[in-house]
Amino acid sequence: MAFGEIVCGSPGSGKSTYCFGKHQLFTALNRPISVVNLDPANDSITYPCAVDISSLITLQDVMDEHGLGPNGGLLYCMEYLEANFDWLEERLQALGKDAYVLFDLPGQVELSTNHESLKRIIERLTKSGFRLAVVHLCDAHYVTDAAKYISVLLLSLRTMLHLELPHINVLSKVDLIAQYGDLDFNLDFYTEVQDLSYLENALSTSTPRFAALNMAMISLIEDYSLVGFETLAVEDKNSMLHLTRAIDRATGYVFVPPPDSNAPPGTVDSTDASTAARPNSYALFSSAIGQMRGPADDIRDVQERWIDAKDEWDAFEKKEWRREGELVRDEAARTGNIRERRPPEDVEMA
Ligand SMILES: Nc1nc2c(ncn2[C@@H]2O[C@H](COP(=O)(O)OP(=O)(O)OP(=O)(O)O)[C@@H](O)[C@H]2O)c(=O)[nH]1
Ligand SMILES: [Mg+2]
Repeated sequence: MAFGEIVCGSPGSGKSTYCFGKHQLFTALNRPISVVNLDPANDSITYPCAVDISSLITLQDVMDEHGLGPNGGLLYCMEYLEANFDWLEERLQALGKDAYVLFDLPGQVELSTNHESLKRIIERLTKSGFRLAVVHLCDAHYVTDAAKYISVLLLSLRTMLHLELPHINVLSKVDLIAQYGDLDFNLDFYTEVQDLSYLENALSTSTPRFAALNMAMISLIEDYSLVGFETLAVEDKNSMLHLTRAIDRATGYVFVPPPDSNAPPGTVDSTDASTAARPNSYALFSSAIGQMRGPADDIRDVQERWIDAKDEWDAFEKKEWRREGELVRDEAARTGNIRERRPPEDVEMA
């Protein structure tokens, strides 16, 4: 069964960096992963790219041929991809039926809020057997300003309602958040989105003319009660692992046993209809709604790591990396795996 992530978010929110980071993480974990670049303006792809929309259409060609600007041209590219869905489907099939695919989207948010092509492409991917989740990245610095935070909430809500997929909103670049000044509330206030009325003061001070409008938007967001956030610092292994666990639950990947695994002990053959008490072979509900456990799973840990004690943690991690480096070097020297580096012969002679 194929799984995938639709990685979307505003320009510069970290989508391509996330795809690269996830590719490195999954490669280290020995999990299959392929990245599909769906951004026809992305001409400096850093990750190993399994499928690239540029081999179907490029933004520059569209702009030259149809006299469109970059944003209109990009919408044209998406419509062109939709019309040529077979091209994409063929290449995705070549990745195998157990592929795990990241779709790296362009930053134009209208693609995921009101334009129909992406939605229809997703519908066709779902029909062809993909289990997908949307990973919507929002730059974490928006939470440092109440009005910007409201705009991010509205954007996230609109994306959720438009794409209609399991959805994970992410405050990206959380490692940089401390440099934008003190937050009015702890990080959990912004990630859990429980009671936004506390923002009233900040909103009426910064934009007094729009205080009533802001409060109306807050009540709209609260009425839907859909938006929440995970956090991400892409270089941090714990942060990436936590987000991966959250996404695996959203796509249903957690319920898929590895191909070579046996049924857990005590599992009753589910084909036997006479069995009344049938243990759940893969702990469906505890996996789906139980508390996640692992480093960075508690938002208070994220607060401590990146805000309250950032300098101490940075120093600690640096020390650990140095120690690990020394251990690896000593081990390699002991087993004779390091050959002394010599300059090339001609340099030596000179
Ligand atoms: N410190 C920090 N920087 C990040 C992180 N994620 C991304 N960045 C930086 O943010 C910048 C933009 O990242 P991209 O991955 O190009 O963003 P994007 O969303 O793909 O941008 P577009 O494709 O132009 O919409 C780059 O300079 C990244 O190095 C993060 O978690 N922490
Ligand atoms: Mg990008």
